[in-house]
Amino acid sequence: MKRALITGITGQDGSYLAELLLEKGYEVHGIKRRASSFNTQRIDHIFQDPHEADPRLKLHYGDLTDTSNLTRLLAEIRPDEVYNLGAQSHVAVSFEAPEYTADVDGIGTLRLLEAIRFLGMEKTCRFYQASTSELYGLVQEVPQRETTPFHPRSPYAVAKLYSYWITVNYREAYGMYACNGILFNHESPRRGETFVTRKITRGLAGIAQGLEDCLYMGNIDALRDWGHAKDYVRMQWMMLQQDAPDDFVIATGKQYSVREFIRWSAAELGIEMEFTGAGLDEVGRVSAVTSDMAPEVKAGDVILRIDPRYFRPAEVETLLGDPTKARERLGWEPQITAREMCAEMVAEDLRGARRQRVLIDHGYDLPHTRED
Ligand code: NDP
Ligand code: GDR
Repeated sequence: MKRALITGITGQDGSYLAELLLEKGYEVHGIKRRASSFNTQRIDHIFQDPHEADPRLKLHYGDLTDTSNLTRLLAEIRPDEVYNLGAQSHVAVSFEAPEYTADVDGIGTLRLLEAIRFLGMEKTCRFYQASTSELYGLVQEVPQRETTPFHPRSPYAVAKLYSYWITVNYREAYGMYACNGILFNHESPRRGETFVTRKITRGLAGIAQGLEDCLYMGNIDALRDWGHAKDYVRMQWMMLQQDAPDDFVIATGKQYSVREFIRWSAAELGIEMEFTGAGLDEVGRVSAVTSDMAPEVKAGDVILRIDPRYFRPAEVETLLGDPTKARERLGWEPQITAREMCAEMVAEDLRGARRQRVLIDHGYDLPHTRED
């Protein structure tokens, strides 16, 4: 039985990857952080009670900032594969916490690689690094491929640039099987609530059910290449099953604006929207409601406004990936379109909003948390 260690197992990708590896018969170890409240919601459905059977999913407390913890866990588990998905992964937050982001997203990768080497596992343990399209930042070529020069635009992207190169360096210096997946944005109903797609689907579903009035957004003209996380974790695993290590762009090759994603999400709820005004005065207004999914919304309502707090000090305006190498070398093709993914996310968030509506209507006044 193969053994894998996943950092960031409690995150979006970690949860889908853990499911996939369990299906494939792996023993899966995951690092979770100590938090003052439960933070395993995304993996609770695959939790295996250690009191009842010999579980194939095992969770360990740890942190990418803690060298001794990582080294001890690697020594105990001796994994065949390490997937380094753990990160402070929010680009906007990285401007607020740049040093922490560098420590976790940059040096954290070095800590893992060095521990693997120190333990003499550099020839037996394969390593996947969660690299990102944010490396391209101010884009030098359209579409972006493996050879496109990098120009990171945030403390997050700069930290990930270090991780990209230290992964390449350990491959070249020590012959490690170490790979970078340069993944473009990928989303799902498990996406963190403050990333743009989930903020939109959750926010509009909440508005439809009368839980909030208005969605406050930043740069809605940003363009992204959005895929589904389920498709992308499959590729993370495939990358570690090849004869030789390599780096791959993972993307759909299609690009849409945030504004378009807003329209799609509204349409899923039977809300037609028009955008009027410009710049900070632009608003999104309801032009028609064509279903009973949004009983609290009527034509003329302003349900979207622009708030400058969501603009970033340096923005990545446009990203579009070229996944040709992944298709030709590994036979990887994304199965789920951005539009289908949007529909799935809205349906899931509408279910949640309806549940919350019922609780409120029966006297349980739970707030609809809205974070930055
Ligand atoms: P999430 O933000 O959903 O998950 C991040 C995970 O990292 C969580 O499990 C989180 O734990 C954990 N984590 C955060 N800080 C630490 C730390 N100090 N030590 C250990 N673990 C930590 O991200 P995604 O699942 O979306 O992304 C997975 C990886 O892929 C990340 O590295 C991200 O930067 C990268 N990436 C993501 C893309 C995307 O579009 N989703 C695209 C390209 C790259 P907790 O749950 O406790 O917060
Ligand atoms: P990104 O994702 O920065 O691309 O990083 P995010 O969804 O946060 O932003 C995408 C684009 O939408 C614009 N935007 C807003 N973003 C947020 N979060 N909130 C808003 O209100 C808002 N309004 C407009 C942003 O400015 C941006 O242009 C994600 C993360 O998962 C990274 O970890 C990963 O590396 C990259 O994708 C690829």
